[in-house]
Amino acid sequence: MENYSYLHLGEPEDPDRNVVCKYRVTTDLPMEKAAEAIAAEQSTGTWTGISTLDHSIFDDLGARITSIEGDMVTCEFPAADFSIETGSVPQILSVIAGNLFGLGALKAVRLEDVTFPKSILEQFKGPKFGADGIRKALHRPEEPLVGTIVKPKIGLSPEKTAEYVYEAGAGGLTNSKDDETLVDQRFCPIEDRTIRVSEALDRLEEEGHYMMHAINVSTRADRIVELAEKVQGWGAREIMIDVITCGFGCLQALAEDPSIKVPIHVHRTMHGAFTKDPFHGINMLPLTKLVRMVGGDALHIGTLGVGKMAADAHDDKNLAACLGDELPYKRVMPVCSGGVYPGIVGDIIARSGMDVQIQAGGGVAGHPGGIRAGGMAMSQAVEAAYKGIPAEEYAKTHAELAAALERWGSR
Ligand code: CAP
Ligand code: MG
Repeated sequence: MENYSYLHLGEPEDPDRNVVCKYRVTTDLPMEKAAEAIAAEQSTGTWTGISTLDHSIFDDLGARITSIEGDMVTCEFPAADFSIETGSVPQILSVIAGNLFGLGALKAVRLEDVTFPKSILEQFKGPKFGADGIRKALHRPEEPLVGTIVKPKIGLSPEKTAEYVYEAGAGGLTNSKDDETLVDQRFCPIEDRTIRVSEALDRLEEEGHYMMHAINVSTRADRIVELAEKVQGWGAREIMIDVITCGFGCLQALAEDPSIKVPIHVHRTMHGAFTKDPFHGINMLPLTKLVRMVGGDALHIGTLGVGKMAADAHDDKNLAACLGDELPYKRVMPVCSGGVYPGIVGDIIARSGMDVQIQAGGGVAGHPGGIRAGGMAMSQAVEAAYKGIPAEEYAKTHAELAAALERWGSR
């Protein structure tokens, strides 16, 4: 049985032809052996030599280990390893993030980054609206967007949800959303909720304030487009999808369907199962790139080291993946959310810059003055950051912000 070597150390990376992956590898084996195990398993090999593999297959489709630097391995997959159909993230993930996580040769392995060649990128359409389309709809060309998540995350009736949204908008917020676990439960049927929230948004608009609320349409693949179309028909101005639990295929179906004419807010719940461990799983960065490729308009990227969710050391790279030119698509609005309250808004914006949607659930619903005051406090905190004024200073003339600083402090 012929042996095929996947080691091409020293060969220059070829991002124009290959999908180039960076893996962080922990192993008791020599790193070359561990790296080869990844390349073999994810391309043309298996645990033992096989009689059916020949040089023509190997040379065309075999992955190449082109560099090993410490615990970082670069593995390049020929574009021909990927589906020729128009853009299939499920098949891409089966190659770059599949069996390798279970290989006995590795104690741990983490996909840190991936770059795609033009031949793959051109199979995807990217966002319909993107960050700039959302800004245009909100008539908010420069300032950070500021939003809330209706809390408690489940339990409010459609009426109470609509009341929350109205009060939050009356407090100046530009965005609100369903929480990730709310879709279509008996205590808050999606049709009733969408209609009532839409009425609240229309009332705010008549009063001179335009606001978006994202209705969560996360459901089965065979129903999600139909549900989104219905929600849109009931007046939704934005929809939301839990992309990890629904799958990238669902997001792509929504984003590419011409009947869906509203932005898609992408929540990433369950990502912590594989992003949190610095040595095993998948870094947020590859997921951020894939969300932009398949067409998410706004995406949760964490709170840049501030707030309740564990910080991702590469959050700034996620900002660049959302907003930068590396990917040839419309920009994605980065969403910073999770344990946010007015006292830390300045810190987050200092890290994110102004192209961001900052949102707070508890940080609005927990305000001593109620939802409207909570919305005002978050809006004031964003205004202060936009004007370059410390929150404590701004609070001297903005009572709602002062009350929030009193309640939760600042960093
Ligand atoms: C925030 C939130 C969001 C988190 C998810 C929550 O609520 O609604 O889902 O932002 O984190 O349920 O925790 P709070 P991430 O503002 O009350 O914390 O964006 O990092 O995935
Ligand atoms: Mg939530």
